Amino acid sequence: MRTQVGIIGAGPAGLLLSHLLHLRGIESVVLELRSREHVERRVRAGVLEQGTVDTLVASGVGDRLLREGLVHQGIELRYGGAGHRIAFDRLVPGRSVTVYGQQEVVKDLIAARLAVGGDVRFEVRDVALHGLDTASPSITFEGGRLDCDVIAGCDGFHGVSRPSVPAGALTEFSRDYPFAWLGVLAQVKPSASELIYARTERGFALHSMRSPEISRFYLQVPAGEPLESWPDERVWAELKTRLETVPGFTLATGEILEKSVTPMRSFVVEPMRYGRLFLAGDAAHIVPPTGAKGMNLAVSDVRVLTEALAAFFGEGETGLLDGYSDACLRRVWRAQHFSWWMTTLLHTFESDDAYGTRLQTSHLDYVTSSEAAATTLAENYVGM
Ligand code: RFL
Ligand code: PHB
Repeated sequence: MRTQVGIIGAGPAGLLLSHLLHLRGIESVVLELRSREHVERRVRAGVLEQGTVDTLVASGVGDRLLREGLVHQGIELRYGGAGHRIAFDRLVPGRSVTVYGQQEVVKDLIAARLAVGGDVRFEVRDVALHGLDTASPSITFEGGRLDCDVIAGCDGFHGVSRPSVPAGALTEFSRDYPFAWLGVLAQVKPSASELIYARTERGFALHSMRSPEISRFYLQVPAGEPLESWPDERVWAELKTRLETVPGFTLATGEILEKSVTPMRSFVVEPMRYGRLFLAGDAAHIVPPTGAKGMNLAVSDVRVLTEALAAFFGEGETGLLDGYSDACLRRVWRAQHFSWWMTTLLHTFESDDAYGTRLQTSHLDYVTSSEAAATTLAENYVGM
């Protein structure tokens, strides 16, 4: 088999790249390890920046997103017995975020690819990359081989693309956190109209949502926490303890539909390219989810890569491809800093003494009382 761009991974990055390339008349084949059902059911991100929404809508995959997505004009920071609204509508007028599940974006993109006969293959095992430093790289997999001009590594943090690059060619930057997030999807009407980011002495909690009937919650738990330690009753009790901290707020409970534990990590690889291999999304960088940036960065990488590939296949122009990594890394590092900052602002760190806790409170007081500090949070949250 032969194609122009071999794409590894059918997450938001790989699928959107395939879709945008198709709109530019560039052929691709997407090779995904897991089944279609698996990728469409994988519950993950939920907050889309305006730029992400604009990209999806402009490329024709935003109809359901515009119908079902929930536009949010602010978030609440809850700590010390009070809630404080960060009002995007006032601080960064005209900019907002949209709450719409990542797996819904993935469903919409798969449907769009298949509707025009796009080649997206699921359950493809043993993917291996070859000839990355030549002009004709290839991908082999169980039962096949794909020759291409360019390979896009969109296979997430645990994929094969990044490890296929020879040792020493890439530099890694990373930070691990001593905690994880227990994520919960529940059949219950959200107890608030906006997201609540809560800092308590027992750890961080987040109240998010997916629809008027479905709520999404996260609890800070120790790193490596087994899911078995969190039966449903314990989840609800802990969410109530961490969220019912302001007068008049009661958390509605319901059936828990899904539960998982996610480690928290910051990671960047530089450059995001080796020869004819271009890394995009989580394959190149991950952030702790506190800033809601991961999927938005994946979309932004893919936007940059599409322009570069269009210039390459259209005019034989390599300048944009050569500038791909630097163009992405500027935004990536801004999101790295913001995500680390939100994480340190809101989580409890075992290493923190009373001094550290006081500093964190002072930091929160500053962000919730200074217009300048609140604007910094708001403009980063809605997307730079
Ligand atoms: P993905 O989604 O991980 O997709 C990679 C795909 O590659 C496949 N794959 C392979 N295919 C073939 N061969 C192999 N050897 C392969 N190895 C892997 C995988 O099966 C998968 O289908 O990466 P992509 O496309 O770069 O997308 C990135 C996003 O998924 C990620 O950044 C976000 O989910 C992060 N994130 C959030 N981002 C936001 O923008 N806003 C949020 O509110 C937000 N919340 C979150 C999050 C991530 C979370 N978790 C679970 C990590 C909340 C959580 C809890
Ligand atoms: C989510 O709804 O999944 C979500 C919301 C905000 C975050 C992270 C995840 O910061």
